[in-house]
Amino acid sequence: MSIQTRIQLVQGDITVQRVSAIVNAANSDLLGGGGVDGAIHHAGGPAILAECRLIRSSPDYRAGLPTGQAVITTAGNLPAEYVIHTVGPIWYGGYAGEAGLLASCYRSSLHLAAEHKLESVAFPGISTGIFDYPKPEAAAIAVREVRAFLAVNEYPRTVIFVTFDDESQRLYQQELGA
Ligand code: AR6
Repeated sequence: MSIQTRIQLVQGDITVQRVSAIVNAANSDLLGGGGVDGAIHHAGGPAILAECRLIRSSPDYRAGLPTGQAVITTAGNLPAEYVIHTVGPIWYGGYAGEAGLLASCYRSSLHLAAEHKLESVAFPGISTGIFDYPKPEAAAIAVREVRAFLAVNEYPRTVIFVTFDDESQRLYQQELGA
């Protein structure tokens, strides 16, 4: 299957996606929040939070999940099988390593998906809401990193970008040449 056919674009709510894993734009506490994080915990129920707390109790994550890294949990009541939680960078103007950290979110999430041999993974626009990352630059990084990863990895077989607003949908269409 070509890279182009392994990437899909959908506008809507990520919590209803029937995929192997949806990615959560979390914060380092891993205890829930607003935006897509709030929607995932609300729809998925307490099992997700319980597993996040367990992860936080391990020595590696006592201080929280570092920006750019990812962990995987159950998806509770969601139609997806797993939730991959990653922490995007807060936008400070672009001079605080934001681009590298955002790229790392996509790579870390995809690595977990490959490790677990997941068929399909759905990504929201990490950092492009409350964390204020400019949407055009974020879409370019997301598409570049996913293409690069799929080019050299069998899993995940499919990646779905799930956009919420019309502007993001247009930006991803442009990036994907759709
Ligand atoms: N489905 C798909 N996309 C969504 C949904 C949804 N249900 N809801 C929002 N979006 P944000 P961030 C889009 O703010 O910027 C939380 O409090 C939204 O339009 O959810 O990484 C966390 O706990 C935007 O394009 O995440 C952190 O503290 C994108 O998802 C902080 O917010 C990301 O917006 C993370 O901020």
